[in-house]
Amino acid sequence: MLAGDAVDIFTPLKSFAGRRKLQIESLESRRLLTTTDGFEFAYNVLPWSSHGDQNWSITPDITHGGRTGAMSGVVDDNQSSILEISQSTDAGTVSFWRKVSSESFDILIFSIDGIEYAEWGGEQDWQQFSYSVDAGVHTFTWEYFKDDSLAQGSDAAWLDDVVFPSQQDLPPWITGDAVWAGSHELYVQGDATIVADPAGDVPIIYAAGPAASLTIDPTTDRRIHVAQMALFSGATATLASMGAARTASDHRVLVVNDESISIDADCKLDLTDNDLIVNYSGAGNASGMEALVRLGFGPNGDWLGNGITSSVAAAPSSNGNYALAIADNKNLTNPFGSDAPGGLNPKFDGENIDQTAVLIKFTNRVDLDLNGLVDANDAAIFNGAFSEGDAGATWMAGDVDLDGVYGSNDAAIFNSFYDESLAQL
Ligand SMILES: [Ca+2]
Ligand SMILES: [Ca+2]
Ligand SMILES: [Ca+2]
Ligand SMILES: [Ca+2]
Repeated sequence: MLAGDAVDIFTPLKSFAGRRKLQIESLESRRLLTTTDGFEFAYNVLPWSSHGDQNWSITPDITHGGRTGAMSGVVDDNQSSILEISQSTDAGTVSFWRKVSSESFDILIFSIDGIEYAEWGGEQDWQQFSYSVDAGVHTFTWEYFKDDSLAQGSDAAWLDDVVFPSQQDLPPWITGDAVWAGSHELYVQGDATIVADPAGDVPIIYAAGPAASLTIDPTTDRRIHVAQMALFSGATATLASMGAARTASDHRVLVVNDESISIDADCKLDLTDNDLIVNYSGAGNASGMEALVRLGFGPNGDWLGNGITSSVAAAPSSNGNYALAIADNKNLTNPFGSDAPGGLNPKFDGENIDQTAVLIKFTNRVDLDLNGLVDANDAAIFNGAFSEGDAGATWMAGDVDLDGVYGSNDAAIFNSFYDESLAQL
């Protein structure tokens, strides 16, 4: 029985603590805003409800996109399993993917405001359907209904990747396809953009599913503060480049306050030509962060991997001249922060940090100390640390091919890219 791994998450409802809606300048652009639910989280992000003889549930067994989807409950003859949601929509199109495996008289019925729009029985593979809706509050219903005899196939219906023509009520720093669920939690399953520093809202950002694409592109703020970030199941996040306006002293940095950044192996955080600070309070996890950078660097050293990467470093026009340098701040020869010994670097990207922070910086290819320059200190570090064949090597001590071992390749790269005339990044 396919329901074996299913988890009933559709009751009770999670409360939705909305914020005021972002003012959208034109009706035209407003129409493009949607809210996607691919059922990728372990509970209801949107206010779904389920009723009938058995509830629908989240299942990992059969999905259209991502890791999980919704599945009808196991019902008998003359019974039904109903999934329902009320949403305030703009005028536009609601769409979803559905699958049915049943006897032909056992059917999935789709209704809007109690009016039936379609029904499907028998073997129906994943297929997308779209329906027009007016602006207003509508109730959308998917009911799996069995007639008075016989069962065939899996005797169930599935739903995934539902898109509503509306934006949820979001705080002013975020726009697009996301849900602000209160308790500082932001859920992203479609295209969403952070347009300003969330500052005091310090969100815990969850992005899940292949459709989840978070762009961090603030209009004026350079430092973007979040509590945590987790990318699951094919999601991506991009800290957008400032392009030609970028300078060594003026670019973006993502600051993760609560040391927690989690990126699945099929997900990607693209820093482009920006930086990342991960603050920690306990032991920290610099090696885990370096592993994510290593994943982004990839086996070919082309920055085309998942994990933490840079599409600017990966660009063919960059000729391999850039890298994401990573260090545990307290282990740098010249740490950053106002409490750093020597006080050489009172801030990192304008952010006053303490010694317990993992830093990832877009920089010149062999900038080991993360000051943006290739300079004598980098050479001193490399020459002091290099010990061919030694394992446990880190970027900040000269493992510039990010394989965890000091090898002749590191020396070759260091010598090839060592150039004190390079502009500071
Ligand atoms: Ca899904
Ligand atoms: Ca039947
Ligand atoms: Ca340097
Ligand atoms: Ca190496």
